[in-house]
Parts: sequence; structure tokens; C-alpha cells
Amino acid sequence: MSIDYTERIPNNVDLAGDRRLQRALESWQPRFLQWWGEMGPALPTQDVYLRTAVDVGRAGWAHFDRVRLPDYRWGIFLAERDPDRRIAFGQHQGEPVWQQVPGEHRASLQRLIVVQGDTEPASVEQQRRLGLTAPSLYDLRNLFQVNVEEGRHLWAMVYLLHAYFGRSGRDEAEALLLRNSGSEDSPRILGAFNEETPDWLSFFMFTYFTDRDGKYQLGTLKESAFDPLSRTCEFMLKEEAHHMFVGTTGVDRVVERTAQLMREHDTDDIARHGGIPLPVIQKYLNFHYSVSLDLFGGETSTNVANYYSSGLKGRWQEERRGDDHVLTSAVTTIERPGGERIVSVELPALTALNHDLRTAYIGDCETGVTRWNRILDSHGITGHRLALPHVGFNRKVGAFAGCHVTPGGRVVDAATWAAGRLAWLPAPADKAHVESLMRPVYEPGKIAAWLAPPRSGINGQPLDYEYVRF
Ligand code: BYC
Repeated sequence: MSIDYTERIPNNVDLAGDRRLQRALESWQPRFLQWWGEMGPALPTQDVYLRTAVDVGRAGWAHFDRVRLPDYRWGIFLAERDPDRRIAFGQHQGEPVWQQVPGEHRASLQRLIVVQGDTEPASVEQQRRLGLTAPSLYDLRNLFQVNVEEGRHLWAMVYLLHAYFGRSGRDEAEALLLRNSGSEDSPRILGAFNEETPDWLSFFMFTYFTDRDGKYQLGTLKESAFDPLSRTCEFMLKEEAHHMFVGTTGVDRVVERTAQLMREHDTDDIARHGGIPLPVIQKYLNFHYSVSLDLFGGETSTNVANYYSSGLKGRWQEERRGDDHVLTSAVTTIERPGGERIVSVELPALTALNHDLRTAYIGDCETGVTRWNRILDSHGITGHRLALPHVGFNRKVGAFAGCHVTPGGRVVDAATWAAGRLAWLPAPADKAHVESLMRPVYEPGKIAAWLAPPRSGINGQPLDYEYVRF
């Protein structure tokens, strides 16, 4: 179904046919715009070359044009409905999917939607000041593309809250604009979304590791028996692909430039040549990967078992799995600390579904590390390797919270951890160096010296295209 752009809120959910809902959302809209003005991109611009969703069909869903950021057409778009869709897992397997929220699952569904919704504006808040130090107009444009789409993902969740959860849903939609990333009094719900994204290395790591959690969580909500949530997430995943691209190619380009400088100056110590040394890249990777692992919740969780059994949240690629999709008798193996060692234990698969999702995520993260090491290889740099740290490293949530594990996977005491910390996680000197490189480059076609240029422009435009005008 095409998107109706004649409406104040573009949508393909026939908002005009439900005056009450339309009015409720139209009263939320100015508050969203006020939040965007206060907490969205801090850099003033004239216009930005942006993609806007115009259709949810298979062909040609997006349109590119120059847009003034506050005029971006945030709207409500659900993937097309499959009238024959049935629940693929859990106790209700085989039954038709739900078009309304069953009373007994109301609180849990609302909670999942609020948690998902909370991350979207949080990331915009975290990235608010990055435009002030963009390494190129191309990167600046990508940042804004990510920001407007996270804003639209907030709209997606707010629509569900307003349309299906009555008074409490409207209250939660309000609260999504009142919590703020890093706030002492009312922080964002999940840990990683209260961390800072103060520089572009952090931004590329965030869009690689944290946005990738988003991809996997949306993938499980796409399986939901609650069809409007499923269709919303399916469409969000389309936009999400570009966010992954920004992270993957962003880290590629940092590694590429670092490798070039190492070769050019025949030294590992490229900080004084204006680059980011490999050990610093590794520390940023360690940090962003470990806080992103926390986003999967505990390895064992009765919440997730209940979500699955009742049909609210499925597994990654549920329908491609060859098991019974109920999992009442399945077991799985997880690692957890056992005294001074890490041990494997067998557990019911149903309570270990966060671990199941995290395992798929880790496999995906490995592909990034492989490609970054290939870039090093292509420059003849064989003595250094980037690697994912052990799953227990630097964890605040789950089985490894409260114990200290080195990147290599050794359980250590507090003193050893304190002594190693600066070698494993970004130290003040590393952050200061990265910060010192963050100088804006706003001339079309030019790029900061710590970063390699992208391979091609956006939507067939040349690299020296004026992606952002001031
Ligand atoms: N920080 O039973 P447990 C994205 C809480 S990212 C703070 O193990 P459960 C994006 C947990 O809520 C994707 N608290 O957890 C990316 C629970 O609290 P209650 C976002 C945490 O419920 C980039 C308690 O600890 N979407 O889209 O099995 C840019 C016990 O935990 C954390 C979703 O997450 C944490 N890290 O799983 C923009 C999907 N972890 O209930 C966007 C929706 C856990 O006892 N959310 N807790 O008060 C969920 O599916 C689940 O809520 C979680 C947690 C996977 C997050």
C-alpha cells in the first residue's frame, strides 16, 4: 500500500479513518518536534540529501531529495498485511495472528514496545553533537539519515502505543520524550543508551554493534503474534540495513586509514601522524561490543521464556528453524562463571532464548572482525589482529555481571582487573587522542585525515556532492 503524504502525519494505516487516533497523534506531533529541536542534531543546517520512505511495496520504497531536517516527513508505515499469517511458535502455534492485543498479554507487550521505543530517541540524543565534528559531508549526511530514521522508529512504536494500549499507552508515549540519555533523574531504560557517543569512532562502533542488537531484536519482534507489531518491525528492518552499512563501512574506513599510515610511516605508533592506533580501535571495539551484549538481557530469563511461549517474541528466523517451535523439552548449553573458571552448563532452551539470540548476533559480529582483519592483510599488516573479546568481558547484565573476565576469557580478581582495565577499555589518554582528531570537514569531497574516503557516494551521487548545505 502506498503512503499517504497529503496527511499531516504520512501513513499507510488509514489514519484519516480513525479521527480519535489521528487527533491523539496530532497532539503528540508538536511535542515530538519540540523534543527534536531540543535533543536532536545540534548543528544548524539548511538542508540535507535524505532518503524518505514513500512506499512499503517491494519496488522503490524510498525517495531521495534535499530536505530541511525539521521538515522531514516522519510517518507511520507498516509492511503489507498477509491475511493468511499464522503464529509460528509457542502455545498458540498455528492459530491466526492477532490484530488486537489479548488482555492477558497487554502488560508484557506494552513493556516490549516501550523498551524498543525508548532506544530510538535515546540514540538521537547520544549522537546530538556529532555533527559539530563530522569528518566529511558524506558522513554528516549519513548521521542525519540515521537520526531521522531513529525518529521515525520512535513514531512507529508511539503509533502502536496510541492505537492499541489506550490511556496507559498514551502515557508511555509521553514518557518516551521525557526520559533522556544519561539523565541522572530519568535515564533511558537500557544501559548502552545512557553511554556517551562523543566521537565518530564511537559512532561507527555504536552503529556496528549497538544498531546490530536493534536488527536482532527487531527480527524477533517481527515474529510476534501481534500482527501490527510484526508489520511495523518488518518495515523498520528495511531502514535498519543502512544503519548497519554506516557502522560496517565506517569501521572499515578507520582501519583502512590506520593501516595506510602504519605502512607509510613504518610504525605502529601512528597517533603522532594523525591516525587512530590499532590498540585504540580494539579498546573501542571491546567497549561497544560488551555494552551491546548487555542489551540481550540475562542468559537465563523467565521473561523471555514467557514472551516466547505466549507468542509475543519469537526467535531470530523462527520459521527457518527445524525444531518443534515450542521448546518445552529442548535443552541448550551456555557458558557461565563457576568459581575461578568458566564452565558450560546445560539448561532448558526456553529460558535461554536471550542466549540463543545473542549467539546469532555474535556470529554476525564476527563477520565484521573478519573483514577488518582482511583490510589489515591487504596492507601487509600481519602482526596485528582485531578480535571480539570474550563474552564475559566487562559485563553488567547476566551471568558474568559481578565477576571480572579478561578479553581473552580468564576470570581474574579485582586487583588484576583494575591493573588491566586501561589496556582493555578506552583510557583517558585514548579518548583525548580520538577527541583531538575530531575536527569538522565541511568542504564537499574533502575528508578528515584519520579516515579513508568511502568507496562510493549515496544513491549514485559523486563523493564531492554537496550532501549537506549550511
Ligand atoms: N539495561 O530477564 P532479563 C535498538 C532488565 S536496540 C538495563 O534477563 P529480559 C536500537 C530487564 O528489562 C534493541 N536493564 O531481561 C539500536 C529486566 O527488567 P524487569 C532494543 C536491563 O526481559 C541502536 C531485568 O533486567 N529492543 O533497537 O529477558 C539505535 C531482568 O532481565 C538490561 C529491545 O531490547 C540492560 N541492558 O530481556 C537505535 C527489544 N537488560 O522486566 C535503536 C525489547 C535487561 O525485571 N526488549 N535489563 O523490570 C526486550 O526484549 C527485553 O526487554 C530485553 C531484556 C532483551 C531488553
